[in-house]
Amino acid sequence: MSKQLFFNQFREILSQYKRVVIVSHVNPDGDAIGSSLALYYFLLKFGIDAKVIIPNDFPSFLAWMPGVENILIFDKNAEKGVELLNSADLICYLDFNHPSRTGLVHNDLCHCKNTPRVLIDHHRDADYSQFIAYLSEVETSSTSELVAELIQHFGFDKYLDDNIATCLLVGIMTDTGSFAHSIYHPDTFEICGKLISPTVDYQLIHSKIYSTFSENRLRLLGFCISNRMTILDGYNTAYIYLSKSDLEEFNYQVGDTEGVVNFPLMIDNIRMSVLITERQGVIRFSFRSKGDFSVHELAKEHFNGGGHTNAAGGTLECGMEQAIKAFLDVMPQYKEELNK
Ligand SMILES: [Mn+2]
Repeated sequence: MSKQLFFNQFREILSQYKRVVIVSHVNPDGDAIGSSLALYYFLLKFGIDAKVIIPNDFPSFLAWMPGVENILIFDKNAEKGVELLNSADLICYLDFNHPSRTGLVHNDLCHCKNTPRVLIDHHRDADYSQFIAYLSEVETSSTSELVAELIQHFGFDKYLDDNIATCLLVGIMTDTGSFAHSIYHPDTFEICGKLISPTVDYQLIHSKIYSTFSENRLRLLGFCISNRMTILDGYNTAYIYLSKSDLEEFNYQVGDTEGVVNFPLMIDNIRMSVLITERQGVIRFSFRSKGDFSVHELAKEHFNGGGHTNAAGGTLECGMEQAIKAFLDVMPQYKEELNK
């Protein structure tokens, strides 16, 4: 579906549906929250009763964002969440494209499978058959940039306000690592230029996102790099692992490992970086790469995950030792590609 067609369909959607639930993915990041809240504020302007549901809590560095108090966190209030889903006449998927990415919400999403769905997302391998309309652009920085384009189509002069602009900037800023990666065309900068204004201060937003570490979080980062980073000679790869007890030692809070995986890529010859963390009963993998090495393919093939060419995630249900072994075992398959 072309952008133009989506925008046209969205105009009809705005007049047709009255109770819209926006759902985003588990472990929501800046783009998930930013795009969801921006769309939420936009829908309110059309008299639509909009709600945002996320499967679990967002990291504390996003707690200052406008509108977060209106988000329903499903694992804290499932009863209300189910009620909202069941009474919705439209469900929007934002920043993910497969229902399995919605954690605890997944089952209840399946229960209301007859409710029409809309997709706005920039991840790969979407199954479009389940959506009445979709905007799915892999070569776009973020879902927030897509929502910005949608609102721009209807007219920034009419619909853009400080809350929407702030949410969209947070999403684009965080998904591009402060405009360091995942930028495929100049539109990203152009649209951000339009979001910034005398009352929407880019530097202030940046510092609210990036300069809010707790002492523990910064010490955990130092520990990761000094004590837990291994460079795989001959693979241009580095990995960091964090056990449950490591996380406990630094009084881990949601979001504390955000961005840790990017640091090894600062080393000149490192092309892939991996963060392996132990969470409730599962091992989570976070993959990053530089250049054209696709961590999406690797995550999809071996770690029940996927994502983007340069950023992907996955999980294994096993212990830490087994997880590291599983990772080291697949590395030889990629040796040649990593040395290109
Ligand atoms: Mn995103």
